[in-house]
Amino acid sequence: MPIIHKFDYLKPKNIGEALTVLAKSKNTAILAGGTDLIDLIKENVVQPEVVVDIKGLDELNQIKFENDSLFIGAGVTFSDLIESKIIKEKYPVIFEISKTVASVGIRNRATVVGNICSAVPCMDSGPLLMAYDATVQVVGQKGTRNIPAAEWFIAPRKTSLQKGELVSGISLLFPKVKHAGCWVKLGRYTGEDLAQVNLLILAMADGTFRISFGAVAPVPVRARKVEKLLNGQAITPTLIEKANQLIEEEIKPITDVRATKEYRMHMAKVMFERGLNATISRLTGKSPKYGTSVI
Ligand SMILES: Cc1cc2nc3c(=O)[nH]c(=O)nc-3n(C[C@@H](O)[C@@H](O)[C@H](O)COP(=O)(O)OP(=O)(O)OC[C@H]3O[C@@H](n4cnc5c(N)ncnc54)[C@H](O)[C@@H]3O)c2cc1C
Repeated sequence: MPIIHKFDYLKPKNIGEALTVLAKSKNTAILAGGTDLIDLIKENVVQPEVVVDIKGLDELNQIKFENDSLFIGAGVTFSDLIESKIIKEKYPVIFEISKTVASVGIRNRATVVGNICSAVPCMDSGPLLMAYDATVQVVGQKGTRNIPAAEWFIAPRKTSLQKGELVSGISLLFPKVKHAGCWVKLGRYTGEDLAQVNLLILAMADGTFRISFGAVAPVPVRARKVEKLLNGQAITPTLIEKANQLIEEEIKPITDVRATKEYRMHMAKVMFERGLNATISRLTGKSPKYGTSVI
């Protein structure tokens, strides 16, 4: 499908220049990898007057680990994450998530930041931000804002980004204690399919857990009640049964082209149990290896 909508295309040389353009023009769209935006323009869902291409901004292309915090710049693609030594060593679960996004061709262009700016409920980066209590770094002409993940996602396709701002990157604190994670993504088939349900579990050596679901509510869900139930407890079939009851309270799946709400609810529980077992096993240095699907 061709693009029939007319717009000006600008490629700023630095963030300052990008912000000036964003402040001046009324109806702008930021272009990163374009894997979502170009389709939205083709389908006339968005009709920007100006498209601001941020791909040339080197300052946004960084993956940095400093002061126990990971920074992923707005130009970083899922392929960059898969290839990053920092990610493999410190955040192998991000490697695991990235491997399940689309296909190599899409991953070579699609950015994590573009993913959370599109903010569709089935995005794969949502549970990551929620489980790590990430912050989204937003810059505008008035300065920088650091927005907690829980305040970033407002509704499907709606975030806290204000007019004239752009996201420079996201920061994820490295948990203070030894930990392991497991990403579980359910799709209709292997390959380029969006999630019917996705789930990230982190298990800490101090006996606490962080659990977040995607594609089962308007925005990603941090399952705080389930975490509270599990924290400090021996994981038994009875406890998992109680956790499953709480999952029914925490998530609100809908029926759409990808699955019924009943199937999503059922599979969320199956995925939770398998993911939990895998996370605990990884915490003790055992299998499954990161990148192995447990569903
Ligand atoms: C075939 C196919 C399969 C896919 N499979 C998956 C999948 O398995 N899992 C998944 O999660 N997603 C999937 N996606 C969607 C995924 O590719 C996108 O969500 C991608 O991550 C968006 O990043 P981008 O760099 O391409 O953003 P763009 O398309 O350039 O931008 C997306 C939106 O974010 C805004 N934006 C981008 N960067 C910034 C910034 N720095 N500051 C402010 N706003 C910004 C844009 O203006 C636009 O509104 C798929 C897409 C396709 C086409």
